[in-house]
Amino acid sequence: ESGERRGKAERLFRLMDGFRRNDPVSLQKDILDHVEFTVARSRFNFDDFEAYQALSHSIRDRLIERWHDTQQYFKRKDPKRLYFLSLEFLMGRSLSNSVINLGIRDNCADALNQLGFEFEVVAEQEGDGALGNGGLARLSACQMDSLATMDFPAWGYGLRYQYGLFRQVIFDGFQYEQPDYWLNFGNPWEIERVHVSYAVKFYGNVEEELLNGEKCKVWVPGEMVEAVAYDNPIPGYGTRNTINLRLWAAKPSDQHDMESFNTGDYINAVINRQGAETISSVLYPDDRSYQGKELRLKQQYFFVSASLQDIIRRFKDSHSNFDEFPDKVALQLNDTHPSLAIPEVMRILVDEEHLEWSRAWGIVCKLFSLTSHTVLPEGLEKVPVDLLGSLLPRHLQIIYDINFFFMEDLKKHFGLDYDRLSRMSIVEEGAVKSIRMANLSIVCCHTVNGVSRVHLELLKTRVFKDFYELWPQKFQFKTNGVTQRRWIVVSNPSLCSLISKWLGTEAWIRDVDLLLGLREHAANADLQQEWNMVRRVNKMRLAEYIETMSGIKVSPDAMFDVQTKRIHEYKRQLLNLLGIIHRYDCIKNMNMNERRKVVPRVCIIGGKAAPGYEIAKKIIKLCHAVGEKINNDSDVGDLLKLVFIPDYNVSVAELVIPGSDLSQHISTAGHEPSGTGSMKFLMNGCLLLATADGSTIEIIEEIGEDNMFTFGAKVHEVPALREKGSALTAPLQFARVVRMVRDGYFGFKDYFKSLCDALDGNGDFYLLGHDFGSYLEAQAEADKAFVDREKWTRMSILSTAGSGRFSSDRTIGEYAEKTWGIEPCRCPF
Ligand code: 475
Repeated sequence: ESGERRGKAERLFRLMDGFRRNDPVSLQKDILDHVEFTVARSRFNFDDFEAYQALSHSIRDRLIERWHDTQQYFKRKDPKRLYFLSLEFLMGRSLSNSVINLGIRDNCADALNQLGFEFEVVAEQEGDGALGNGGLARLSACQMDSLATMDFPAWGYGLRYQYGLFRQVIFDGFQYEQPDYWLNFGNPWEIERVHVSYAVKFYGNVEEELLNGEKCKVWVPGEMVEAVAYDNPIPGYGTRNTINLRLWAAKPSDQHDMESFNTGDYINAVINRQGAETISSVLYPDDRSYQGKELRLKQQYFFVSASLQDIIRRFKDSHSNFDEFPDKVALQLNDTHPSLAIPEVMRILVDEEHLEWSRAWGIVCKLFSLTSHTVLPEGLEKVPVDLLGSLLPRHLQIIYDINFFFMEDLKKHFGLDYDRLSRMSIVEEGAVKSIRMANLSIVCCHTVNGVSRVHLELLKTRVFKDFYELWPQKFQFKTNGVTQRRWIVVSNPSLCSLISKWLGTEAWIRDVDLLLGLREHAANADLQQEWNMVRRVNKMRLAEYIETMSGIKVSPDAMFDVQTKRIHEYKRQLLNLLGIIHRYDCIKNMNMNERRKVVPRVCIIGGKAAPGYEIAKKIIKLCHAVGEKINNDSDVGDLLKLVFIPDYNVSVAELVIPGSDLSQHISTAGHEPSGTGSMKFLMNGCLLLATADGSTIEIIEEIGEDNMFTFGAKVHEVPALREKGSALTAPLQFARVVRMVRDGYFGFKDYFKSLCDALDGNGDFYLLGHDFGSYLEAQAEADKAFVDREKWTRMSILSTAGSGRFSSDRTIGEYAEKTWGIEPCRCPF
């Protein structure tokens, strides 16, 4: 019967004229159709926002067609699939990215034009999807783009937070956080799947039951919440493949708590039900520390449980033997946040599918791989046993069992080395008995990946040293990458055209190594001129934005020197600020003649501080206080400006990065696992001023030390320098600028005191004092290079040319081959 139905549908589809057409007239018709019937506005009277809605729905229709074909094709071919589990995705805007990946950007622009609209203005109407904090979350988004483009049979799973990362507003130089209710104006990019929903259980207790004469455990939950799927299609570039990012939203379950309805307290029972929705209501805004909050743990399990039910249901559609599970499924843990998936799969296999423990464990150990995004031991997730035991009693038992067998193995391997056993144990004894999620993950994952070469080194020698000694083969690295589709094609269209013109092909958009072809033209005067023209226009656009946001007028003749990323002590925005104070101090002490030789600078800083991170907030305030002084000093004029760009997010980055001349990646060596901002600046021909840390070490290797400005202590020097203390290693200028802040030169003397204290004597954990001298030298080098236009432009072209290795296409190719064991599965057009 279903075959007959299908035949009918196929005949009808042909009658209907097949797929949506992408010529401008068909697009126009679709847009007007959606204006009238989806947006419900008159086609004779609609504004930019409504045009955005109608265009987005027209694109969404096309995405859905491709999504269906891709999923059907995957189903038919039944390849091994990758499921990418992440609690965070920073997708940014979708419209421009989608039309570019579908190859219909120009036709859409034409269609809009005919209707009296401009594509850029319409695209600006879209809000920013910010379901994540920083690097880890944007990396997930880049990797989804590469997975789709490279035709891999993969899906992403995540949480559909109602409130994304907070909006940063600056008042009087201080950061305030405001809620980001991003779904307020609707979201045309998601498809609600009311029928794809699963019950997720919490609390309760574990009972024993007899099944066929054997004892087995049964978890009797105390609370039930429904997980509803929202699908976000992810189109690949230059392929029909469109994969899925499935995000879960919490809804009250019909079984939630029948009791209270029966007692007759109807109104309160309804109100209680609504409480279920809080699980997916808000993203935790801290990207480094873990506070053992119950809601966070609930989010993690909610997301893991729903995703695994979905994955297992799909597997069972065409398979019945769980031994085949690892041949058909790879599960990638984006840091340890989804690591409850490990005991959850064990629970399903043992308690529900009734597999023997050892058989289940054998399967589980072939399924999972982990990528770590941290270096600091404090950054490792720990969950108090009491909390876990009350929320997920059966999982706690399973974790104890896993640990028991692991400890037995360890004793065989190392003998009774109790120190080692207690360091490696999944269970941490101590004031607060806790579960170490990293240990749990490493024990079970077949591969643990670092995000750059030096990061892996640190994992092997410090963070996971014991585990490396036990299982050296598990530890690998895949240097991060970013997608050139978003970070060049979408955000810098004129540079994109210029590159294609000089390479004579657009093929680099899928095959990024071709960018190397720019090297041979780097000294070509014509290319240099066109290159500078493109960069100039981008700078003017950024200057305009700065003026609107801050009221500060900046000259595009100046060097735009940018540091944008989350505010952290280890990222050393404070070093940047002290350098700016030094520059200001120097200018103040110059005579007219000397001032004429100064290279004008616009220093731009942007980034959010976690709401509870006091020091980071003080750094933001200091930036404003210093800016206030400098920007209003008539001695300085255009020679130096300092601006803070508020509410830095993906969309703002798309504007800032193409308009930057110099960007700073100046973490204390050994602290930035990778860093991906640097790669985006590099692709856009912005020169880097950087320490040898994380991915910049590999960038230096790729483009050569001559093409960037490097400084500072090396990773292996840091421990000894810390011992010494900054009193011995800091230059005189350092003490001087710190004193200016301390003495209240920029006001707020008491407020900044703790910032200065941290830099004193033996403090200075992040070695600002030690690195200050070489930092100033690197800055002076940058000044010198900037006035030599030919040289600077050549360096800029060589930066873009050498950025190919830092594409997420390369990263994903490595993961696919070495970690996940998946192959492309390309849906025919
Ligand atoms: C690294 N986020 C970058 C980037 O690999 C690296 C932690 C806890 C809770 C929520 N978010 C986090 C991170 O740990 C994170 O973003 N790490 C970053 O991952 C991608 O390039 O060096 O700091």
